[in-house]
Amino acid sequence: MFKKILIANRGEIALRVIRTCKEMGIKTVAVYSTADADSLHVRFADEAVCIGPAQSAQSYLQIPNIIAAAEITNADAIHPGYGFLSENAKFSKVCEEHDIKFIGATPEQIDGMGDKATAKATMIKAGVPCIPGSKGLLKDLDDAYKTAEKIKYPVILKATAGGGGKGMRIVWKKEEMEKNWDSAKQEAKAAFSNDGLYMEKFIEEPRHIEIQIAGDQHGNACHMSERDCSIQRRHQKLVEETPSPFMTAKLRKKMGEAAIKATKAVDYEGVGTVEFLVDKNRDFYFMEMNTRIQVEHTITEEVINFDLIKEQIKIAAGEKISGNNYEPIMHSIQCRINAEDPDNGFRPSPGKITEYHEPGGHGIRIDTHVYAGYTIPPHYDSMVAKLITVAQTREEAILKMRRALDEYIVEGVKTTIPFHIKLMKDENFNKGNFTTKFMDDFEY
Ligand code: MV4
Repeated sequence: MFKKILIANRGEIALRVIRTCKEMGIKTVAVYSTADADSLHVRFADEAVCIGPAQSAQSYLQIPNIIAAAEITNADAIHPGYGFLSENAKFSKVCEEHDIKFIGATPEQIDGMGDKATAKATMIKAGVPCIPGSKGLLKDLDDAYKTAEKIKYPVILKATAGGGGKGMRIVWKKEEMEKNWDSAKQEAKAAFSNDGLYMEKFIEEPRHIEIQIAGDQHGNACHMSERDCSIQRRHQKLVEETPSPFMTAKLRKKMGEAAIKATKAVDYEGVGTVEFLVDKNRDFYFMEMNTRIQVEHTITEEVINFDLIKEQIKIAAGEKISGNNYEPIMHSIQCRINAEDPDNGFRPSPGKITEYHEPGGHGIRIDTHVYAGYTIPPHYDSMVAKLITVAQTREEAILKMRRALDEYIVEGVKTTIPFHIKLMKDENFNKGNFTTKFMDDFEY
């Protein structure tokens, strides 16, 4: 087992990883930017190293600074958290070259899943259901027209380097193809320096349901059931829950098997997520595979009673997974509490938290790095806390969430708490009647 892990991240996830390390008897090293000198992850780690100024590009994304911090402190592994360098093949490679275990995917796996057209080709070969579309990248505009005639409109153009909606365009009819082709290419080139596009049949009003998986260095793989992440705004998840209200035992078995196929197809080592779109007929299609721990891993932990960060560390250290799949025995919901103003288009609201009181009681979990007097810096993402409830039924988990949101006091900055209160009372949400289009129509 590792003796000392450096956490190459900040905020709640850095704290989350430090906590598990402590429980495992592993020493921890925090890294921080000058803007995060007063952060809890710095205080709770055994050691801390400043790696640069506030801007992420000069601190949390600076590979040489992070490697230097690991070498100075003699860390034998690095946990990247989510975001930042967690799915950076170069960073995974540099860690390998410095004999520091990267607690995450190999450079090959990150590259293979990062290029979406390549990932899709891998999954088709492995027998994972995929959305009908172009065979790999589109050659030119003419190829786009021909492919669209074959699979029929509406279609969607996607940037192969994309994910998260960038470089993505829906094309409803052939008259709209050329302008969408041009703008998708342009956006992809600007964002990723890669303007490769592929095409799929557009699935209308799907659900986003993802399967948590784990694979070890010995060829074993398992799944840990699903999370429904359909409640999103501009590709930012707002609420996640498990089980999905749309799930059936039969569908879970089929999606779980498909996710394991995906895991084995890339000899996946670590914990990861296979994302699917599920249509109204409960047909499901591979969308992307994430080779990192995700923000919403918490709800899976709650319903299967299992520490996913501990599993990540054990897998990285070469331990075997049990190989059994996990079924949810509870219902869990997570509301992402962002320092954003829901009354003003979810505009970021950084600043000092003047008053702070957390809800408590049975079935409540809060993962956060904030406290009364803490100043939320403007340089990073606006998520300040994850409020998670767990109960025996969906209804109880929602009621508990309403109660907890009412108790939650955050003053000095605007937060998304009032939005969540409204959502938890929404009739369609309560009926489990929602798709990825839900937020387009939700009146806050
Ligand atoms: C789609 C789709 C419909 N049909 N692909 C959005 C981000 C990227 N990961 C893929 N996305 C989508 N791909 C086909 N063929 C609809 C979306 C989509 C979406 C997916 C998941 C969650 C929220 C979404 C919001 C808008 C569009």
